[in-house]
Amino acid sequence: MKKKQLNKSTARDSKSSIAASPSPRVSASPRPRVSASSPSSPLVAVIMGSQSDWETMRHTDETLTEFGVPHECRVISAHRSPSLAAEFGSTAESRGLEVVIAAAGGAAHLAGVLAAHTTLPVLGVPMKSDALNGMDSLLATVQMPGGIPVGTLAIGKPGAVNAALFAIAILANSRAQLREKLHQFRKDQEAKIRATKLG
Ligand code: RP5
Repeated sequence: MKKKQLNKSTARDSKSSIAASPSPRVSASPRPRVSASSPSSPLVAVIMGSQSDWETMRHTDETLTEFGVPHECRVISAHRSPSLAAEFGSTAESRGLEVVIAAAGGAAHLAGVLAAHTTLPVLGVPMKSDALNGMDSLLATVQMPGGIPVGTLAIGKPGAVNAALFAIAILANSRAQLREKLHQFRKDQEAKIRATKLG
């Protein structure tokens, strides 16, 4: 599988004006340096436990890019880099992020660990695993004890796409332009279904 460099940050817009963003910038920096006060700060963080998750999570990246939402994509492992996970979670809000998307597979505790360190909404995407086809990832992500919520999406690509759409829906509550894009997306989707002819 072709390895793709992660830790990328796409930041093209302000809160009031979310425009379509062309190809995202890729940062070589292991920790994207962005200021919370900058109009180009990422609003959504897409965190994954391993580079091997990128093949799935690129769909989150693509969907956010399609809607012009400033975001960053990073690899942070809850068990291989626990202090980085804690540092990321505890500084996410002050960096201006509004939603965190966390993807992991197997004993998938990344979303829960990040949620433990922030009150921002955390959306979990369970990765399809070799051993148990993603059931392990799903249960580990979704079964959070009461008090620390993680909104868990479907296993694999559908969850990756929906995590982006869910994050967009959260942001759209206070951004009219983004809300309009979301309405248009739904209209386009319905038009495709109505136009579908079989046989
Ligand atoms: C998890 O373990 C990752 O999120 C990934 O889904 C899974 C396997 O990781 P690698 O062994 O491929 O790095 O932490």
